[in-house]
Amino acid sequence: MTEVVPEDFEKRAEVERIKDKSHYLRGTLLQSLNDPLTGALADDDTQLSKFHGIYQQDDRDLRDERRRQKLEPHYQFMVRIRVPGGICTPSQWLEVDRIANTWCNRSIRLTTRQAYQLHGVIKRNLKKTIAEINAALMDTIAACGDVNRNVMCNPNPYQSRLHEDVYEYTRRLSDHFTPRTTAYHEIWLDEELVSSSRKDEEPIYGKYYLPRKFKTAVAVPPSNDVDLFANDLGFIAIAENDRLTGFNVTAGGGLSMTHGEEATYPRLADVIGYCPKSKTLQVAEEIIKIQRDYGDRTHRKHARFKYTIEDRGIEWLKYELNQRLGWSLEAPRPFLFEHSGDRYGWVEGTNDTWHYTLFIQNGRIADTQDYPLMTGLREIARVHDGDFRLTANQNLIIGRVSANRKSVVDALLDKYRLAATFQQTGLRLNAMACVAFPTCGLAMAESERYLPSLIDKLDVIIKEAGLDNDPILMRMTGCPNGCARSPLGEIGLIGKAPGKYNLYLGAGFHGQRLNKLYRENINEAQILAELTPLLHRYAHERSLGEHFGDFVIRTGYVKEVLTGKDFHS
Ligand code: SRM
Ligand code: SF4
Repeated sequence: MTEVVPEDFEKRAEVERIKDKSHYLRGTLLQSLNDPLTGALADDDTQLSKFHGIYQQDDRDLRDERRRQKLEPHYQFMVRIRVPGGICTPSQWLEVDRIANTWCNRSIRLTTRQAYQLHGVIKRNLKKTIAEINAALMDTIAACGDVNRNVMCNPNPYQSRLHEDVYEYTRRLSDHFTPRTTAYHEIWLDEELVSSSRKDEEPIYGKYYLPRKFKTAVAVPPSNDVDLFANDLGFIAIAENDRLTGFNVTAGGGLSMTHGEEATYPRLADVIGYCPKSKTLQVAEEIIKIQRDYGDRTHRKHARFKYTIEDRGIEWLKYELNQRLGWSLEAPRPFLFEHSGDRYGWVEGTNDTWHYTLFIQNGRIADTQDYPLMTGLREIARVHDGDFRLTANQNLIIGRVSANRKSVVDALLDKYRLAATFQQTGLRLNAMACVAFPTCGLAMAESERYLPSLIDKLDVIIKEAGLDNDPILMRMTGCPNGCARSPLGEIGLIGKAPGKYNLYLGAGFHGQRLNKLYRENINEAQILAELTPLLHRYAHERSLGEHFGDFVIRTGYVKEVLTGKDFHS
C-alpha cells in the first residue's frame, strides 16, 4: 500500500501523529523501558504501548499520598492477553497464574471480551512478563490500540460440533487482523531488529492503523452471550443440520458515550446481510478497510465505526461494501437469540466430554481466606485434560473434561468450595462490573469493588419479592465508557462521581435493546429506594416469561430505546 501523507493530516488527532512517526508502533518504547529515572514511559509511548496490549496506570488509592510526599505516581502496567474465542489450555492457565503471582498483583482478571488482564506490573518487570506470556504461546499484541481487538466467540458447550466450526472462523479472523509489524517481537522478545531501511508492511491497516479501536464478535444463536450488537463488526452463525453454512453480518455497534455530550451515544449494530462462510474474511477485511478509509481521524470521540455509519447511513455502508466486494451480501437469514447470559454447572458435550461453567464474581480471580479461588483453579488446571473457556460475561468454563476426570474435577470444586458459588440469586449470577478503581485511570466511581456489596443489599429485596432465581441483567461501570456493557443492562448503573451513579433501565434480555436513563446522579440509598418498589411490582405484575427490561417499558418507567440517537432523548 502506498503511504501518502493525507491531505487533512494537520487536522488529525494527536494519536494520529504519534502513529505516523512511530515507525510501525516502535516509537521510543525501547528507550522508555530502559530509562531508570522514572517508572513511566514517555508520553507518546504510552499511546503506542496500547497496541502492544499494555496500559500505563497508577494506583489511584495511592495518588494523594504520593503527591503529598512529592513522589511521582505509583506507576504500574496492566497487560491484556488476547485469547481468541476465549479458549486456552490448562498449561496456559497455569502459566498465567504463575506470571500473575510472580510479576503482578497476585490476581487474574477475566475481561468482558474473553481476555485475561494482569495488573500491577512495574516497568522493570514488563519485558519479562510479556516474554513469559509469549513463551506460553499467547500474546498481547492488538489486545488494545486502534486495531481489531480480541475476537470474541460464543464459548457454547451446548452445540459442540457447530461451535468447533465457528471457533475456527474466529481464530482465522483473529489471525488475519493481527498487525504485521515486527515491532512487537523486537521490543518484547528481542528478535532481530529490522533495519530502518526495510519498510514494514501493514497490508490491511497501513501505517496509520485504524481511526479508533475496532471490535469483532461471533455469536451462535440462540446464545448472544458475546453481546454481538455491541461490536463494530459481528457474525451470527447460520447453520443447517448443525453444520455452519455462513453468517449474518452485523455492523456499527459501540457502547461508549460521554456524560453531558449528546453527540456521543451507544449504538447497537445493524444486521446488513448474509455471507457464505467461505467469504467471511473477505467481508470482514472490506468492512475494516471502509472504517480505515472513512472513519473520523480528527476527533477521537467521533472516530468509532458507529459514527461513520451514523454520518453516512447504513445504506451507504451496504453499497460501499458490495462495491468493494464485487458481489452483494444476500438477505439476512432468520435467527433467534434467547439469552445473553451464561448457564452454570455441568453440561454434556460431544465425544463423551463435559463442560462446567463456574461463576466468577466480576471476573476477578484471587485467593481470599474464605474463598481460595485462585488456588482451586490452579489445582484443577493441574489435573484437567480439556480446555478453559473464558466467557464474555467474565465467567469460566472448565471445558471438555473427559468422563473419567469429571469426578476428579468435582472433588476439587468441592474441596475449594467453588461449586457452591452458583447457588446465588439470579441477579448476582447475571451481574457484571468493570474494573474501575484503583487501576483504571478513567473511573469516576467504584465498580468491581462496590457491586458485590450493593448486590448484598439488593438480594434482600430480591428475596423478599420472591425473585431469587430470576435472571435480571445488571451491569455497572465506573464511567460511561461502558466496559461491562452497562447500556445493555436491564438495570444499568454508570458512575458519575465517587458514590454517585446514573440509573438506567430497560435493556433487552438478549442484548437486543439499549437501556434508558431513569434517575441521575444518585447514591446507594437512592438506588435502593428506586429499585425496591420496582422489583416488588415486577414480581407481582409481570406477565408470564416477561423479562425485567421489557416490564419497565410496558409499565411506563422508561421509553423503549429504538436507535442509538434515542438514547438521550
Ligand atoms: Fe474498556 C478503556 C477495561 C471492555 C469501552 N477499558 C478501558 C481501559 C483500558 C481504561 C483506559 O483507557 O485507560 C480500562 C482498563 C481498566 C483496568 O484497570 O483494567 C478498560 N474494557 C475494560 C475491561 C477489562 C472491562 C472488564 O471489566 O472486563 C474490558 C476488556 C475487554 C478486552 O478484553 O478487550 C473492557 N471496553 C470494554 C467494552 C465491552 C465490550 O467491548 O464488549 C466497552 C464498550 C463497547 C465499546 O467498545 O463500545 C469498552 N473501554 C471502552 C472505552 C470507550 C471506547 C469508545 O468508543 O469511546 C474506553 C476508553 C477509550 O477507548 O478511550 C475503554
Ligand atoms: Fe474504566 Fe470506565 Fe471502563 Fe470502567 S467503564 S473500566 S471505569 S474506562
